[in-house]
Amino acid sequence: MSLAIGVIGSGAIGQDHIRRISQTLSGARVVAVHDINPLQAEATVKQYQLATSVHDSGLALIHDPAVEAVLVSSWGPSHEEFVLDAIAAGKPVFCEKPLAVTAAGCMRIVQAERAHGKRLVQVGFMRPYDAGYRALKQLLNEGRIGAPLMLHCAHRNPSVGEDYTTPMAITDTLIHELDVLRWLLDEDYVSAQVVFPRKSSHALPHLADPQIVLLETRSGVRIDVEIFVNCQYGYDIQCQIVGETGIASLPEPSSVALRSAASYSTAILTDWKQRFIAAYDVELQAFINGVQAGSLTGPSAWDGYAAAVAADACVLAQQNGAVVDINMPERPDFY
Ligand code: NAD
Ligand code: ISE
Repeated sequence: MSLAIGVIGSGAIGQDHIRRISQTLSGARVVAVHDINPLQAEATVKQYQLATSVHDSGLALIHDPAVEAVLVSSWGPSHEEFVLDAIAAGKPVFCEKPLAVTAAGCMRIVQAERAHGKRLVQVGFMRPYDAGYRALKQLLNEGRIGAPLMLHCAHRNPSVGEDYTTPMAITDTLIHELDVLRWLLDEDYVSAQVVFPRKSSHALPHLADPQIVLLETRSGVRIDVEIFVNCQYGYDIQCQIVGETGIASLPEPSSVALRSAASYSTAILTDWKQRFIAAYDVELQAFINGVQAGSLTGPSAWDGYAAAVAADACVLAQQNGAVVDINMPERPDFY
């Protein structure tokens, strides 16, 4: 029997997940939708021709007996409450990043899940499911470039809306690197610093853009991540690992190599939905399969907490310009 999923938040990624559950993945169907904007929910139900009801509240959706698992894709500040409600109802929950907007909020979820006694939460960190990052990790594990020493990374968006603020460069954007680089290196961070280059004339007055985040891991690996969310030219994710005996870089997304008008070119994507489309499919299929097998294995509430601890330190570092310590507790055996 296919897994009956209720979706809270039918905006950009909520709709995209509804599309993949309904048209691409196997073993699940969408049986309920809620959005704080009911017109948005109704339009989504119509667009994907879903045989579902639109619920008045997230809580009503979570407690609907027809809903077996919950997918939270509403705005970040609402995630904690919905995830805690799902845990209280004993239902598995896939929560888009961030798990909660502060480390304290993520810790409340970790504690609730541990009190329940079994993993119920998967966080929507999709990059560990990306074939390029997985190839990098395999190469590192095989020792092909020796021990990693430095990472040079970039997270660039063509532009952002006027609601996007300077701390969101950390909590909304860098949060992906905070998760995937910790997974790649298999170690936690110990410090963070943020420096601000000359500001782009394309950034709105309230936004510091670009930013460079400098991280250090427990073993001393140094990482620089450029966050540039008004780069104009495309959606561009870079990750280069400098090891003791070689350098490994994240593969570019495949694209036709064009020879034309005396030039040789390949296109650059502009939409984040396309850049990681396969990884989103694999992460959500893993959630569906994990729920049906009774064991979730994807990014956990602890991973959501670890990223949030580092994010809190980075936001402080944005404000004070100092090198800020990151104090990450040991992972409990539960995870
Ligand atoms: P969006 O603004 O397009 O959609 C969010 C939707 O949630 C809106 O329709 C809004 O009305 C609804 N909403 C807001 N508060 C709500 C509440 N309290 N209850 C019910 N509905 C509520 O935003 P988006 O781009 O779809 O992002 C949604 C979440 O997904 C964010 O947390 C974002 O960080 C995350 N996201 C993750 C990825 C990824 O790569 N994993 C990509 C994009 C967005
Ligand atoms: C967006 O919310 C995402 O999560 C995308 O993956 C990210 O790359 C983008 O910068 C965010 O705005």
